[in-house]
Amino acid sequence: MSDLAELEQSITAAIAAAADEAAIEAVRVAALGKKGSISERLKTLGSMSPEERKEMGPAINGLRDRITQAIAARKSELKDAAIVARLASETVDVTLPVHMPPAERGRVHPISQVIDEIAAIFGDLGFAIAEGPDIETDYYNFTALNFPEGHPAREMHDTFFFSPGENGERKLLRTHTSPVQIRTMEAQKPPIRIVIPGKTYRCDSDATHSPMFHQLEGLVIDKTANVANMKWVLTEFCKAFFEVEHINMRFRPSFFPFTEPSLEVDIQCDRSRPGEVLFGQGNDWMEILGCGMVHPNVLRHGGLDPDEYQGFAWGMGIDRIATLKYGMPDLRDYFTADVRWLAHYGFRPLDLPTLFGGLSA
Ligand code: 2U9
Repeated sequence: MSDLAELEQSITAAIAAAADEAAIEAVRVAALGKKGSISERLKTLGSMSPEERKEMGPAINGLRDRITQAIAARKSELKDAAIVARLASETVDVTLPVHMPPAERGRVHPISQVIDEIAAIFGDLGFAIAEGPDIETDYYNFTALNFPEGHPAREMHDTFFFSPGENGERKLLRTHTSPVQIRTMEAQKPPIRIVIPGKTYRCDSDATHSPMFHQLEGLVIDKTANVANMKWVLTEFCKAFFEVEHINMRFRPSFFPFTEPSLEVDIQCDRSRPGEVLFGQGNDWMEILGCGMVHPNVLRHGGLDPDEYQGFAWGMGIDRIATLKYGMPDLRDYFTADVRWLAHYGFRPLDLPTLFGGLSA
């Protein structure tokens, strides 16, 4: 067999054996590259005699053309095979669970959810949200709210006091959000319609009490605000919050230093099924909030003339109404920052509560 025929046979075998695009490229370089076996043969043509060149020229050029074609054909075969292999290995299994991005995996705490629901309901009724400091003075937390010095109601609040400051004044952690109403009355003229969701503090801890808890208070002040208006606002709130068409409410006489008359409110419920409370039906009652007409002394402390203005106010525990609506059994779990608890009871961050879209949909 001639030298060229042997070369052709070995290159053809290498082309057939090339298993991928990198291997066939290596064969091309070894045969047709600058220093390739065929290129080296082509270089020898220049030093041949005319007779020899006449014979070898077409032979070597023919070999180059056949090998070029064979390499191109194998290259295209290998390229197609690579695409087929990639398609097979990269198929998507649409039945696999979706890996959620962090922004969707996060959960909104039930307290934040309930505060957003409250803001949606009272916002719709024309109320503004008001806020104030957690660290308060004795004046705003007690005196301005008609708690006389040494009155037993001050003791009942189990207040956390700070050490006395340079002027002897003892600051405290607010025991209710009521100081914010006094600050609002001082700062703005009636009509006032505000709700105050916020943190409050009392030295108390068990399954239904936490030393830090959340209150929602509300205040309406104008020239004609009355008990009938208050009953309507509170009934509308309860219907919207518990997402029921009808609700029966019972208003019982009570006492708070800052309101006169004062009332406690129960809502009708059905507790006959274990672990479940249904509202708007049944023959049980559950206390849910306190309310009353703002005491004339409190209006005076807020800089308002009780002969000109009157108002009503109410207060309720946010943690408690969250428990009633969403069924978390132990109040202490709210504040342990356990992500498993939050994954179970939390809300999806983009499902913002609105009255038109649904509060807890
Ligand atoms: C001003 C005037 C009146 C707020 C009110 C209640 C009744 C009440 C409790 C319910 C459960 C607190 O979280 S709780 O323990 N609150 O019963 N709160 S009237 O009355 C005010 C507030 C501020 C200037």
